Amino acid sequence: MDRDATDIYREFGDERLPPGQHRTDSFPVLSKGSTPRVTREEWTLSVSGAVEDPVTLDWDAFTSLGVETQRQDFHCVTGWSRFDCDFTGLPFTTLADHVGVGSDAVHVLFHAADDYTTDLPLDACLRPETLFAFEFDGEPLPRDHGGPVRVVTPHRYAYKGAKWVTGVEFCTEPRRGFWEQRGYSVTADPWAEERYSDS
Ligand SMILES: Nc1nc2c(c(=O)[nH]1)N[C@H]1C(S)=C(S)[C@@H](COP(=O)(O)O)O[C@H]1N2
Ligand SMILES: [Mo]
Repeated sequence: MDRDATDIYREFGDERLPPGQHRTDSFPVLSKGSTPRVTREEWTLSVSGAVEDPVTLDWDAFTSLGVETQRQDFHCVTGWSRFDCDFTGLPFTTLADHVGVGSDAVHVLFHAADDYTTDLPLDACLRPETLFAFEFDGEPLPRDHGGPVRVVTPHRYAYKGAKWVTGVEFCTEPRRGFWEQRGYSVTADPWAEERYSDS
């Protein structure tokens, strides 16, 4: 364990369990469609948009950038929270340093193999607990939870974490992802109960 990130809630609220959430010890699966089948060998991550060095990383290039294991909580906008998930992966900030984020980048759009997308302001991505996770509890990330690689965002509702992630696009203006186009919050802070978009 490199970092216990279960205390990040102190920055956002008084309680570890965000308002309106209930705890579950199971790990439900929530996907908009069927589960893509992608192996580690065929998986790639393309980093595009407002960056100095756009790249497409294969498994070896990706994992050689740096790996960290963190204990994190997971908050689903539908109301359940799962505490103490051990995720191993590449920190978003390490990838950002590797490609050199453009000074005009303000937003990030994540792309996934099931055509899911989700967006976040850049500053919400540039936090040490945003990971491209490929192991859960020390085992390869299960396919239905997004294996081979998914994003995890313990400081945001879990729809911000693209399962089967295939692309990271740095944007010079806000872009909307799959649920964000359908009325869900762009910022999605669980302690502020930012479930739906006001606009
Ligand atoms: N590619 C992709 N990522 C996704 C989704 C999806 O349908 N496709 N669903 C999101 C939603 S709404 C949630 S709550 C979490 C659920 O992750 P889990 O299935 O591992 O619990 O994944 C998010 N990431
Ligand atoms: Mo969700």
